Amino acid sequence: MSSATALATPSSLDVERLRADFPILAQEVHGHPLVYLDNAASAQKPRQVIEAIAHFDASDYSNIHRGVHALSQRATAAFEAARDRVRDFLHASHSKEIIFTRGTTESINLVAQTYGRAALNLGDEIVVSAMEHHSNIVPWQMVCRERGAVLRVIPMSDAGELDLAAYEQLLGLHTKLVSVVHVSNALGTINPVREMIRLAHARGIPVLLDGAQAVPHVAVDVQDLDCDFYAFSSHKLFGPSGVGVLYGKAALLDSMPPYQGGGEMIASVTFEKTFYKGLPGKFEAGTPNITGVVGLGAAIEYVNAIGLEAIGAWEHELLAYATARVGEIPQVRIVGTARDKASVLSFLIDDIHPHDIGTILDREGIAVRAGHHCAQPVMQRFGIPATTRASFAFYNTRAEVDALIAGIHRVIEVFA
Ligand code: 7TS
Repeated sequence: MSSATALATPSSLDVERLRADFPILAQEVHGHPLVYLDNAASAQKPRQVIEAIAHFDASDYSNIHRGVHALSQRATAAFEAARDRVRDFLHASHSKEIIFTRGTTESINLVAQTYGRAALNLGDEIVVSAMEHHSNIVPWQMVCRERGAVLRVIPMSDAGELDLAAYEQLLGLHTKLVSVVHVSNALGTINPVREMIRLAHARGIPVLLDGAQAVPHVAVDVQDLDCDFYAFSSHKLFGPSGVGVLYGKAALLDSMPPYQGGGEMIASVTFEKTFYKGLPGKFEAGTPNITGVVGLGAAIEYVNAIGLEAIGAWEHELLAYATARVGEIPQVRIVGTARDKASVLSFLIDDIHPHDIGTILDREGIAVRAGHHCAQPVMQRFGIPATTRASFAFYNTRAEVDALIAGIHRVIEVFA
C-alpha cells in the first residue's frame, strides 16, 4: 500500500500534488471545474484508499474471526491491523478499547443504550451542549425518557463559544455523563474539551467526545485528553462510509453490558445461559463492515503520511483567507465566529434562502451544504432556519475560495 504522494512541513502543503490523489476532484460539474466544499458532510477518498479497498476485495476478502482457511486468516489480520492503526491514531493504550461501529451515530447510541441505560435513574442528568449534532441529542433523549432522566444543555455565546461558567454550574450530583462535540459541524467551533474534561472529572463524571468533525483536522490523543469515550466516522476522514469507531476506556467498556446480541460477541451459548466475549468482541455482534474497516485503516495511513499538523496549518490558513474574503461582502453574515475554529464557514446572504444559494452555487460547480446541518438547536439559538456551509479539507485551494467568492457575488446578482 502506498502512502500519500506528497509529504509536507507544517508551513507548506503541496496541495496540487495531494489533489492528484483524489480522482473525483478532477471533473467538471455544470461545465465548471468541481469545487468540493462539502467535506464536513463527507470527505472524498484518495486513490490509495480506493485501491486498498479494491485490492482487499480482489485478493483477501472473507469473513473474519471464524475461519481456519487462508483467506479468513488474511482478512482477520487486515481487520485487526486496522484496529491497531486506529489505536495508534487516537493514541489509545489498547486495541481492545477500539470498537468498530457503523459510524459516530451508532457509537453514541451504543454508549446511550449500554452505559446510559445502566447508569441513569430517575432525576439523573446528561449534559450536552447547545451546538450538538442531532446524533448527540436524540440518543440521550431516548434513554432519558426511558429512565426518567433529563438532558441539560450548556449554553453558547453569539460567537458560538460554550459558556464554561454555565457548564460548571450544570455539573452536579445527578450528572451521569457529559457528552459534547469536539468540533462543531455547523459553526466550526473547536471546544475547549481538555478543560471541560478536567472540570467533569473533578466531580467524577465521565465525558464522551463526538469527534466526527475533529479527527480530519486536529490530532487527537485520548490519553492526553483523558476522555472516557471518543466517537468518529470513517467517511469524514477520507475513508468509506458505513464504518466508524467508538473508543472507550477499557475499565468503563468492561463494566458496560453488550449493545447488540448475536454472533461474534459470544464466548459460549446455550439456551440456558450465554457468556459474552471480552473486549472488543463484546460490542461487535454480527459480521461487520470488513472492507470498510480495511478502508478506514488505509485512510488513516494516508492522513498520517501527510501529518495532521501540516493539514491543520494549511486549513487554518485557508479558513482565515475565506473568512476575510467573505467578510468583505456587505450582504454576507458569518454564523460561528469563535476564536478557535476548524474548517467550517457557515454564512447567510441577506435573506436569501440557503437552498437557493446552494442551488446557484451548484450551477457554478461549487458543492456546499445548505440547511440546518442536523443541528436544528443551533439554528434555533441564532434565530435562523438554515445556513449555507462551506467546509474545507486539506485538498482545497485558495483558488477554490476565490471561486466561492465569485459564486456568492453571482448569487447576489441573481437576487438583486
Ligand atoms: N457528529 C457530528 C459533529 C457530525 O458532524 C456528524 C455528521 C455526526 C455526528 C454523525 O455522523 P455519522 O457519520 O454517524 O452520520 N455531520 C454531517 C454534516 O455536518 N453534514 O452531513 C453529516
